[in-house]
Amino acid sequence: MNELMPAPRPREFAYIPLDAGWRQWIAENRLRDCTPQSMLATMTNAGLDPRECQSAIALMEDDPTYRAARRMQQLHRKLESVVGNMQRLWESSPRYGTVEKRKTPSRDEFIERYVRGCRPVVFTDIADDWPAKKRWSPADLKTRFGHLDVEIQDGRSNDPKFEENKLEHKRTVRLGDFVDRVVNGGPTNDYYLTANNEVLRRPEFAPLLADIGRMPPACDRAQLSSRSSFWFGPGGTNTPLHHDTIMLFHTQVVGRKRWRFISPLDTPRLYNHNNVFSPLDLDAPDLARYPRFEGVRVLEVVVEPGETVFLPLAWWHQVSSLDVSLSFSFTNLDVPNHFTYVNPEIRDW
Ligand SMILES: O=C(O)CCC(=O)C(=O)O
Repeated sequence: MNELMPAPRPREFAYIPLDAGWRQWIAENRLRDCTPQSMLATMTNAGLDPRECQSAIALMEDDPTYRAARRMQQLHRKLESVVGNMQRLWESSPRYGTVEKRKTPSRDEFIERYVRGCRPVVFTDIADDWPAKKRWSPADLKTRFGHLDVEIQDGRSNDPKFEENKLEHKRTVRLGDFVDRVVNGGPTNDYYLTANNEVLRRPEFAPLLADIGRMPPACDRAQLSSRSSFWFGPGGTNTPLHHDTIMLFHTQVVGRKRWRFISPLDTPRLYNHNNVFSPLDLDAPDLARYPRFEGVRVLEVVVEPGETVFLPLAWWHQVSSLDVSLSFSFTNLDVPNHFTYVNPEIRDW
């Protein structure tokens, strides 16, 4: 079991004081079932007085606040075991590991099988008649909208938490210049015009919406302009592992994207300590730091141009673009699609 906060080496000859921060450290690590021996070793190594630490660790077991936390933890662990058992049941299906690709079903089948059944799926034919499919390209974007300013995310490569810090990466650029950068810059995650850009709320971009044809079942066309987003970026973008708070469709118009999904029932194994984010990177999961991730099933599908992925409620996803990509996402389902989450804010975990 990993411990929190590896501590700095001490100054020579002076013991570090065992302050409130260290007492909280003891409580948190005991709650994570670290052994008193390993905690003592870490604290001593950090320069604290071994005798003082041993006594503080022993006293913690009878501390009333700590005992209250242990009781709350039992309730938490019960809930985790319930969702863990449900997940095992889901995984026992031989079809669990595959994200289905198929033609669009009827409304009833869609709602029962994918919305209420909570399964990701790719519909292959929804965009068949979309003018966007024939028209959209980086060059077309430049010709029609190149003179307009848009908001992008920039300077992401040097910030491991670029998505959580997205407000710091907001830049306004001329779309024509951005098209050139994307087309000529090669694969990179450094810049990306993401859903945050809000271009579809602007009348100048209404022609993009006019390029959207048939909707999937259970969508309210009247709400399309207020509940849709436009995405444009180079190959190599990576949207880190997170869950959304609503269900959505995402149609790949140009280029391919790789979608990886993890069941919401695996949330307890994803270290979701901040908002809707997991610190796990599915390209390089750090099992030493995040051991509970071991064995979590990841579903994967490459969404091709013209295909539409349905993201069911609360499924975790990490998305990377394999090519220069233009895509369109929409949340205008006509079934209830507003859910509240109690999100943690334990940023210094
Ligand atoms: O396409 C992407 O890069 C990310 C899509 C996504 O995560 C979303 O729509 O929630």
